[in-house]
Amino acid sequence: MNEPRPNRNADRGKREGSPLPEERPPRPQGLVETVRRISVIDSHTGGEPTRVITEGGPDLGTGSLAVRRQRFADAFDRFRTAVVNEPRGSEALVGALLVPAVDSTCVTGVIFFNNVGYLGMCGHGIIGVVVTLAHQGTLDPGTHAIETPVGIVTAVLHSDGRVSVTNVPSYRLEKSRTFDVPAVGPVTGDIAWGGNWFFLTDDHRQTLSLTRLDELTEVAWRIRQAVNTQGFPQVDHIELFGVATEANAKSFVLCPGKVYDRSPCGTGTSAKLACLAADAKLAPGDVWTQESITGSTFTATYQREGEQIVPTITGRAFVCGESVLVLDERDPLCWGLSLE
Ligand code: PYC
Repeated sequence: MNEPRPNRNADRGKREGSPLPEERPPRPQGLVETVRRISVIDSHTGGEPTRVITEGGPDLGTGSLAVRRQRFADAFDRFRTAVVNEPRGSEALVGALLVPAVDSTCVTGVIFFNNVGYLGMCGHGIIGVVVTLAHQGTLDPGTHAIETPVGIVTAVLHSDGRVSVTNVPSYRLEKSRTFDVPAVGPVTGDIAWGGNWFFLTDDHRQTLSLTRLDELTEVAWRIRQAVNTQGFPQVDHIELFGVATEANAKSFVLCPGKVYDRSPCGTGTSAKLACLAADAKLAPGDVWTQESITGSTFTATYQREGEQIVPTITGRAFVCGESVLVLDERDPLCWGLSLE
């Protein structure tokens, strides 16, 4: 963890009318030493929040981003919970720690984290990072490579503010696998990689509606447990599909921490494209529009790369906050509410 920044109030006692330093009551012992500050910029992409750490994050040293993500988890996990969990964050928040990239063609590296751990890639998060860097004036419209723990992605910041992310190669691992889901019944769907692992199904007998979030969360969580215990422990995102009026499909995505994605989920849309491509239901270059449970949309296309596909997801993010998080060691919740 970085050292606390210098006390910006150090000169206060010298102002006219305020007590001279020697007249002040003594400072409570240890006050400066116990307080750390972390600067963040918040954005949302189709409703799904991203919090980019701009100052005060842990120094993860060197090595690949996968190695540094592991170091983050092993040595600085309380930083994750302090930034994204309550009382400073919310269950939906995805944090983004910017780190130097190994590959010199990349503008930055980024490690994404959430209420329960760390992500491989994050589509809505990359769009949030790009818009945040543009907001800070450090990124212009154009094409920018960004390194993640699962590979390099390319983001195009368009002059109208949209961002197109060309993701890591994606593929379907298994087609039409049936799982016996307690209290739900048999559910059939596909297992696919889109930068994170997904189980995708339209065989859930649920109406996808914002008024049914509790029921959808419960069903998707039961499906996840069945998928995990019946052969696929790596799957940590569940994607339920339904009919959309304007888009090609509506989706409800349950993220690893039992929280639904407010956006259409960039890595989930990539996984969906991998399945559509494998079934020859979408041709390379054709546009797929995926709607989230909140009604926001991503558009997506793909190109073939051998047996895999390379998806490109387009969406928008908006900056909605700039703040300094204060971590006071005397606060029992200094490192965030523990979910364990
Ligand atoms: O957009 O890829 C995504 C994502 C993953 C988890 C939340 N959003």
